[in-house]
Amino acid sequence: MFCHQCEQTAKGIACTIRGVCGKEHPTDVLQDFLIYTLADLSEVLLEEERRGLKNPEINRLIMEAMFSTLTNVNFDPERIKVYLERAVSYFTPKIKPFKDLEDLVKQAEEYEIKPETFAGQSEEIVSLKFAILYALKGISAYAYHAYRLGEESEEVYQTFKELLIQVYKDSTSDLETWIKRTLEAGKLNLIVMELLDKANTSNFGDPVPTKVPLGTKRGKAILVSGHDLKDLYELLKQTEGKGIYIYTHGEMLPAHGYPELKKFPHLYGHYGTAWQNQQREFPEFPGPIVMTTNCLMPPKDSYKDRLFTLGPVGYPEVKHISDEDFSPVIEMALRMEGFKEDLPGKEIMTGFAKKAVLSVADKIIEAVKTGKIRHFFLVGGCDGAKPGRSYYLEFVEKAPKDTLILTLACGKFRFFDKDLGNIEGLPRLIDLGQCNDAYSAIQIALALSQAFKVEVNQLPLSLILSWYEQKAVAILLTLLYLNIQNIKLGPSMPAFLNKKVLEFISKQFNLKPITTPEEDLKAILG
Ligand code: SF4
Ligand code: SF3
Repeated sequence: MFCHQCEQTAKGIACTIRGVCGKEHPTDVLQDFLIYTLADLSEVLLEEERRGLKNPEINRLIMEAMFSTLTNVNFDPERIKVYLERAVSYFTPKIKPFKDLEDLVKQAEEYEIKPETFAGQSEEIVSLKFAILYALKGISAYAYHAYRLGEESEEVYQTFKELLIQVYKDSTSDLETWIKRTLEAGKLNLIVMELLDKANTSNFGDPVPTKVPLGTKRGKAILVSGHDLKDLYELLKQTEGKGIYIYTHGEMLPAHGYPELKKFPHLYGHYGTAWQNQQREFPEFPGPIVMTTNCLMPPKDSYKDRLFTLGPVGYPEVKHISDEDFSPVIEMALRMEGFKEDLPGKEIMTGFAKKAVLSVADKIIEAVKTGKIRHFFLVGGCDGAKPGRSYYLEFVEKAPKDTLILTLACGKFRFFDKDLGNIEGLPRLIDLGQCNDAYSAIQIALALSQAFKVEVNQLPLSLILSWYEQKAVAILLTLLYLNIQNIKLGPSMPAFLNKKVLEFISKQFNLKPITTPEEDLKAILG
């Protein structure tokens, strides 16, 4: 196998024997063969669409299937095989997948995506091709959430397919063209994040600042993780009046801020921290656990039989929910005892998406003008297991009291329960939401730049980002597309970007790796 799509890739180069994430060779090669087939299918679809035919269902399948190849989503070769079979049911592929799983894995090995796949092309171009491919995986995830809530766009699907085909079939040796395409993937992600923002807010309302208990309540319980708000909504509806409390986990935390979700009184609180702690935190949870999306880790036996996957997520021998029918989860929750007693805990705040922040824009602007707020930091992105990630907690703790910390995605679990105080009644720690709520962060930055009549890059705002999987790759490309300068990125640089590409990004956008909190704070604040 060969995979270097995420930050924890083996030796900072690539996973070649077994994924550090737990992904095995069969799943890895099948996922690559699936993407190869989707590129093939995309060509056929684009041709049909040029003739006026529409293929909404197949476009959606492409999004879901691509999403299943993202880090920590699907570890089950059987499920990847089903996506392949569904894809080839729509066209006559150049390479027909074998029916037997073992034969199929052997066949898939030939279509593995590795640098040699693009032999004859410069290292820089190969590097950018991987960046585009990985960003497409992130984009497919957001497009999947958006279409499930009724928001999709034919142009998005078209550009997506064009980029996918270009990665595989276009050997243009002009570096400029590939830089343009890489930034185009960033633009595409911006459009998709906007679609998803519309999907989430039109269905569930604009988030409002909301207190979320971190303690637990006596009674039966279900834990929901991942990013998909629609899945959570369906579960809340199906558990109404059943005497079960629903707890969020990981990236589901911001769900508490959405009016149409928080109106369910049994959406109780938040349990646990970021994804990499699930093998420690899940065994203690006395109820079924639902993974709507990433990040799933190989489950321990102590909770494997209480785990359920949904949509693109999968793990061998773990029960999978289809057709939004949560009855097996509910039945299990009712059979189990749940929490035996109330365990009071801290309360934290979420729900500061763009509307909530912009509703106090006057206050923020005034505080900047009077020097009460010296600087804004967006400290956000993915969490992960590496020790170097303690940088982000230290950074937030060491940031001076006259600075405001905006955060998003699961990286915030390093500091989400810290009391950082407030400035003129504004909390110093502002949770904008999930990773896709980077869209909110961008809107806030644009609004501030208009208010202060300066370019975004001249605002007293610095982005301190942490990345792990491919949604973060897509968001990073969006920020570069928007020409956001001076980003600090960690805990390490993507292995798929070669030295020259990194030099180019550093020169063009002044993007730098994180160093130490002290050094970076000094460099930013002087
Ligand atoms: Fe390795 Fe990351 Fe790929 Fe898993 S997703 S195989 S850890 S590079
Ligand atoms: Fe986290 Fe997996 Fe990236 Fe949506 S849940 S941010 S890592």
